Amino acid sequence: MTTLLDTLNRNFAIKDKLHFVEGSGGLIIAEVTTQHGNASIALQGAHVMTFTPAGEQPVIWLSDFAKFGRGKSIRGGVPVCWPWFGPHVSDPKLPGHGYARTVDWRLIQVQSLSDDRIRLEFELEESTATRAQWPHHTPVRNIITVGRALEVELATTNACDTPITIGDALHTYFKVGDVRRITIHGLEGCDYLDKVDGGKRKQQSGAITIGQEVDRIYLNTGSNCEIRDPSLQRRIKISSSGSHSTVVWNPWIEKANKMGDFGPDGYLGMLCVETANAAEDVVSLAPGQVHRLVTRYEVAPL
Ligand code: TA6
Repeated sequence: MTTLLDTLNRNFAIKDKLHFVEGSGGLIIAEVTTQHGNASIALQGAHVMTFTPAGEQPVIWLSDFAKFGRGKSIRGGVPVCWPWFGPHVSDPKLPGHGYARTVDWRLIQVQSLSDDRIRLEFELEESTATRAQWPHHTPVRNIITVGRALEVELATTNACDTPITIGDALHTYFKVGDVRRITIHGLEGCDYLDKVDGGKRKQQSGAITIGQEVDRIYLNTGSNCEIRDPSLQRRIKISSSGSHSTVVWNPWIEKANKMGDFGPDGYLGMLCVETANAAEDVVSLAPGQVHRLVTRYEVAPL
C-alpha cells in the first residue's frame, strides 16, 4: 500500500536537500537541508518547527516538552493563526487562533532556487470540519523559503462574492539565550493592547524588555523589528509586509507552568514576536482580493 510518505518522497524529494519522514505523533515532516540553513516543517498546519542557519544556534524555538499528534497545536515553531487571531469573535467553543495550525495542508510545489534556497508551497485542505467553523471559500497557502534567512508568506484569497474579514498571524517562537536580557526594537512609540492588564491601550516607551508575563498586541504598525540577544551575542532581524499588528508574548513562570508544555524554565529561552493582523487591525478582503502576510527572519552579529 502506497503511503502519503512514499508519495511525497517520490514526487517532491530532492537528493541531499529535501525528504519526508514520519515524526512524533504520526506527523509527516519535511526535512530541508541547504548549505545556508536547515529547517523542518510539519505538513499539519504547514508548521515550521525548526530553522537553523549554518553555523548558528537555532533561530526558532521548539519546546522540548511539545506534544505532537493529529489535531494538536505544537508548542513552538511558526504556528499559523488563521482565519482569526485569539478567541473566536462569537463562539468560545471554536479553537483559539483558528483551526489552520491543526488541520492537514497539502504540498503543492517545491522549488530549488538560486543560492541553494528551497521553497515549499502548501495549501490548507478544506473539509466539512473546517467549513463548519468557517463557511467561506477563502483558499489559503503557506509559502516557506529556507536559506540563510527563513521567509514565510501566508496568502489568503477571497474567492467569495462578498467581502470577508480575516485575522491572521505567524505566531513565531524565537530562541533566545535568556529572555530577561533581551531587548526588542522597532515598536517604540506604538500603541498596544496590554492583555496582562485587562486589554488596556498603552503606548510603548523605548525598547521592550521582559521581566514578567508580557502579552501585547502592538497596533497599526508594519514596522520591522529586531531582537537583540546579548547572551547569544546576536540580533534576530524580523522584516514583514502585509502586517498591521505585532504581538509580543512571553508567558513567564506561572502561565508557562499552567500550559504544561514549556517544561521547567522553558519560558526563559523563548520569546514570541508575531507578525499579525489582530484586534482592530483585522483585514477586510474584497471579492477576488489576495492578502499576503509575509515575514523574514535573519540573524546578524550583535
Ligand atoms: O499570541 C499570544 C497568545 O495569544 C497568548 O495570549 C497565548 O494564548 C499564546 O497566544 C499561546 O496560545 P496557544 O493557543 O498556542 O496556547
